[in-house]
Amino acid sequence: MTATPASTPTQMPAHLPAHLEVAPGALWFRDALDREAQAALLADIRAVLDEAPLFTPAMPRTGKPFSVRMSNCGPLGWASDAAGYRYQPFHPETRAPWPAMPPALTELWTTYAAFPAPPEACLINYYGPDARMSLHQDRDEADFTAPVLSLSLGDTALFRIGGETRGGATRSIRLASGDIFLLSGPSRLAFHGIDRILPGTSTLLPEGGRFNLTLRRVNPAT
Ligand code: MD3
Ligand code: FE
Repeated sequence: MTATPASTPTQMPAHLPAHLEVAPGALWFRDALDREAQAALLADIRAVLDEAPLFTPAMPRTGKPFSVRMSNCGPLGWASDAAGYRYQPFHPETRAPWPAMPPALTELWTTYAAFPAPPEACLINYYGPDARMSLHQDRDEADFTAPVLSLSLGDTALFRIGGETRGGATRSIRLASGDIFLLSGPSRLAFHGIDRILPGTSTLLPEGGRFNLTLRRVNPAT
């Protein structure tokens, strides 16, 4: 792991906050959000979930349910069922349009992603104590040039990240409440997953567990 480089790549903003680059283009901003900011984001997410409740996605073809429950906000949301993975503008169960992206999320995108078009989707993942997410690539988006920005709230997760091919070396990182993770450049197509949640490691969620928010572009910015 290398510390913040002394030289600033040209695609980065001049005032990118302190971070560790854990793989090329994978930037870890530990403790980026203080408790007050975490609580405010959590309140935004609870309001989204009042309108767009968590649903249980299922695997394409087999229909096997995920252990992670999900919802979305913003113009588009990710969904998965026996018919396949896709982005769509409405909740798969209520069929209502996804709630608007809270302004605080768009502001974090501006600060950390430094991409000249706003996020189109915020995927909300909720992990109970036994939820996990197997190693995968995120490739349902039509544009991989935009970064993905991840925000963690609640219990710490053991996150695993490898390279662009399955079966290569991986490293394990503990993503804690308030951590921000940016996947840009080569790491945008890295294999990654959540091995497990460490219950009782945060007091942010009274019910326990973990929310992960990922801000994404889906379509080319043109
Ligand atoms: C690396 N979420 O929603 S966030 C996902 O903690 C997902 O819920 C995990 O993987 C979670 O698809 C990991 C960190 C993350 C997010 C997107 C990535 C890592 C990524 C996209 C490309 C490469
Ligand atoms: Fe992913």
